[in-house]
Amino acid sequence: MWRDWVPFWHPGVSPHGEEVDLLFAGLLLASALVLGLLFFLLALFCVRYRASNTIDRGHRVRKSWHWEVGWTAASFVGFLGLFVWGAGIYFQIYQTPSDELSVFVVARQWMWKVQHNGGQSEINALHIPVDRPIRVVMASQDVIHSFFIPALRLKHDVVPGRYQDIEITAHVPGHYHLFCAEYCGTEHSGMTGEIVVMEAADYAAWLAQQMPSSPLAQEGGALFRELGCSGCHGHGSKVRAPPLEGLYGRPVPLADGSFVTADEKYIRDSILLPRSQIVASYEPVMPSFEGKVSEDQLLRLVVYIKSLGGHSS
Ligand code: HEC
Ligand SMILES: [Cu+2]
Repeated sequence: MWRDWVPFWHPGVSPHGEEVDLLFAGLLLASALVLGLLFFLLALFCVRYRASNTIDRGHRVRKSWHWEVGWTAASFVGFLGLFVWGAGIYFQIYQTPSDELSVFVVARQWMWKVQHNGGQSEINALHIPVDRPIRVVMASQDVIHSFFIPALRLKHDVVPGRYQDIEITAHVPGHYHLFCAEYCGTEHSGMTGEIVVMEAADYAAWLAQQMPSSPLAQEGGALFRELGCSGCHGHGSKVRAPPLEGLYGRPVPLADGSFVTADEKYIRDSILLPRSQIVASYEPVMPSFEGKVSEDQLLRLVVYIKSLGGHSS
């Protein structure tokens, strides 16, 4: 492999790692070619038009359109090619994640908090099984952070006010760096962590050994009653509110005639900004819970609603 010849090069361990490396090498090569050409012309003109050389310096009146059009078209095609190449890889990396196994990551100044569905939580560390696509649902509690795992050739901003989800897969067990790649305050440089990729059996043992307090869905259920959601959404309530059983993954008809798929983002928005998307044939009476629930509570509510049955997990 060509990469074995490059010193200090750590091969990526994700499915797209190789392609990202190739693209990087391609960009480097294209830049080197352009730079080489520039320096070659610079040197050439320095010699050719030096003061002592009696070459014709008469200003030509007519311009050569062939050169003009030629180099413009060539660089256009060249850079468009790079764009198409990069875009292909981009779509491959940020495809819609499969919903096999998901974890929640809440970023805040200056740490990463990870929540597993079983209730296990960890700070500045993320344990995942090897060779399995993991869906990471991320939220920020304060400012913009960026979730960056160099070994997986993967980076994604974590913007406050919405969920972002990406899929990560690692082919080789081991410990890998996790960085925040968006300047987020004085201790930004300390906002690091590690991704621990484990064999399936080790991962199962690790999960069991963490002694979770209780599964997220169960805590979400308790919150659901505490916050008074069940007063409207529960059975036998006096307010007419849509039942949440089987909501997850289903298309929801909205009052304006359109449909949305009920994913984590939709459920989140339904809780924080109920007025933004009103379910068809219901009155907009649900109060906003913006500022009343923390990110940690919110994700428990979302997991609870997911657990009420749906099309996938
Ligand atoms: C005052 C009654 C009331 C309370 C309290 C209430 N809701 Fe609602 N909720 C509604 C109504 C009515 C709708 C449908 C209209 C709309 O979309 O705003 C709704 C819609 C929703 C939806 C979208 C449902 C769908 O079918 O698409 C979700 C999710 C939801 N609520 C979750 C919650 C959660 C979680 C809480 C507690 C934190 C809560 N609600 C508290 C009345 C309420
Ligand atoms: Cu940060």
